[in-house]
Amino acid sequence: MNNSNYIPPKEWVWDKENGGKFSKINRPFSGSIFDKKLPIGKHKLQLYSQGTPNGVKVTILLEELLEIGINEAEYDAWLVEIGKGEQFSSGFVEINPNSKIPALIDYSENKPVNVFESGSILLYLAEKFNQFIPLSTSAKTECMNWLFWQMGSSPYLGGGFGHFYAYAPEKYQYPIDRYTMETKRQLDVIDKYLSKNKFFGKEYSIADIAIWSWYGQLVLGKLYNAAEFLNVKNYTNVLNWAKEINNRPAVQRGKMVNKISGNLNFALRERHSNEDFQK
Ligand SMILES: N[C@@H](CCC(=O)N[C@@H](CS)C(=O)NCC(=O)O)C(=O)O
Repeated sequence: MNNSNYIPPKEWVWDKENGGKFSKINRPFSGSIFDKKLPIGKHKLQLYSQGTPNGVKVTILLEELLEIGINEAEYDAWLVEIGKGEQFSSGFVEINPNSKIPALIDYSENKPVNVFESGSILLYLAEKFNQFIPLSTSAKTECMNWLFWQMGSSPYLGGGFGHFYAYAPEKYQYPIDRYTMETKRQLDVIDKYLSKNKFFGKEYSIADIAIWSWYGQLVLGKLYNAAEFLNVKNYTNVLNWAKEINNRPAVQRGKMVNKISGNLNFALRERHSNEDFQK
């Protein structure tokens, strides 16, 4: 692919993979490509996911709920390996027609409830258990503002910066410059907010969980190996907030569920107790 000589044709057609880390699973159409039912475990909440930033949002919240003694938040965590295309199974597409992790089924209601989009799952669980979401209208609105901010902003960080900095088949300066600029602008937005506020929405909430999973992990050097490139030490308020959240026991556990790291797969099919996480 010679980038500088590219002239877009009249109509784009999908005639070959475009290279890059996810080229084997990206395609220009939706829907399932193979038949497979999803497994069901013994708990009411069945989570189908992987430990990516969008995935860990949900496991962190579930672990936070369990940490404060909400036993109804027990869940079975099933690994959906996106690199292997498992998000295109008929069973997964039935819950999420968008074929992206995370997805959740709640069997505790009369009719099972399918939930997809990580922000929607966070909101669903927070409202179901009345936890990690502020009660007052003003604080709840602030929490929602930041939750939606994360959902709208992170595609520039992940699909833009992360893709071109870490996953594209070659390094192209134009998109790297563009998305680095935007990522640093976003970090500055939250750094300024955190200079005056301890959390996103007065108290620790689903907005913090959502933002930490992307921007917290980014400044802690856990995403795209980009901490130095982005000079994250400049964002001191984000760093302090990120470290504090990282120290929470539930966050430590939530991060590990369905994590694929190198050749190690910490796929925890069923959450029993803290001992499971020490194996
Ligand atoms: N807006 C969605 C994005 C979910 C998403 O992009 N998930 C990625 C992993 S972090 C995925 O499943 N990728 C697989 C694919 O694109 O085929 C959410 O927040 O749930």
